Amino acid sequence: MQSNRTLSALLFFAMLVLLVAVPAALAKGEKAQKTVVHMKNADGKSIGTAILTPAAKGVKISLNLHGLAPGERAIHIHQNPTCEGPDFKSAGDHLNPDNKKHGLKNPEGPHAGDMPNFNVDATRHARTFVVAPGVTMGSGPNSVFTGNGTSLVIHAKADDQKSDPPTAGARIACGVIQKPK
Ligand SMILES: [Cu+2]
Ligand SMILES: [Zn+2]
Repeated sequence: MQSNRTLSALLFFAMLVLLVAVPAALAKGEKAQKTVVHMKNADGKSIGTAILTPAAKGVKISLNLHGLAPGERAIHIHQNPTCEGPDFKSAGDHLNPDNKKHGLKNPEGPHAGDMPNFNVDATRHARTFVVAPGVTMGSGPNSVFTGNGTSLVIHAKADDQKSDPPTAGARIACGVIQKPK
């Protein structure tokens, strides 16, 4: 049956187009949303970058940092796009539009800005990534771009993911998160 064969060929071709074109369009959209955050320590010196890209659930934060003491460190999205050293109090509290408690393991949590700890290696570098599950790179109150933006803050200690207020210690580095112009 000639027409059946033609139909099959057409369907095959249509599927090929979908398979190639759709992921390409998605990749392009994600690329456009990539946001670079410049991280500074309490002295105002650069300690590297964090690159934000959309994840399947949340936002992937790829760290390329140096000059931090080795060990496990807490990292969060804080609500203000302001990083004034040396204490970085200007960054405000954790992004928390749903008025929850702190910590990924807190039954009454977590804050939108909460995420797992990361590790600084023995050479004082961190080349790794964390996924922040409660935020987006879109619009709305859970977006890292909400209002005029937010900030990425690194703490002196690890986060136990359940104590509220958090026990992560001093804020040792900060970077403003804003939509790329
Ligand atoms: Cu924090
Ligand atoms: Zn929190």
